[in-house]
Amino acid sequence: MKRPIQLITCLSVAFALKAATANEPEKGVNAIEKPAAESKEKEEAADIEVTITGNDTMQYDKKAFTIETGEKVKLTFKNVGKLPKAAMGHNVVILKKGTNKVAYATAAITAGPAADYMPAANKKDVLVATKMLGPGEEVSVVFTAPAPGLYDYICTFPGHYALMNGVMTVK
Ligand SMILES: [Cu+2]
Repeated sequence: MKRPIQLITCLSVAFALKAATANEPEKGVNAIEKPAAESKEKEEAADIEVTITGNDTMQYDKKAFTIETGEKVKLTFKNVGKLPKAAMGHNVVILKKGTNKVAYATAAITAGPAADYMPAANKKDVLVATKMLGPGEEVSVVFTAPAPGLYDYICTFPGHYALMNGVMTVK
């Protein structure tokens, strides 16, 4: 009884493999040889998507995430809170490697709400940032993963960075 079962298993595996590969070569060829007309669609496709939420208790749901250098990253940030933006706005500001997050956050306070608490004088310290979001809002930013290392990210709304911070690891 053992052999027939093995044989059937073998056959079905072989069939499954054949079925799986039947579609793939076409895809692979298309991916490499598609003309420029399709490159726009490709541009919007990210290598990796990361979603972070912020809430009314000043918490990011992700305090860390890892990406690989050179990857196209789509970062989506959602404010899942209910409090008004003026009282509990949130953003995600990923700082360049080696930036002192406390110094940046301190400078951010004086930038004011009109500037989304993003100090113009410290713009050089920012790798990528979302705008400040009110309750229920979400936004996505696309960027290319920088050189390997650790990158701090914070919410720059006054008083938030101490709780709302995390580390992006680039491998
Ligand atoms: Cu915040």
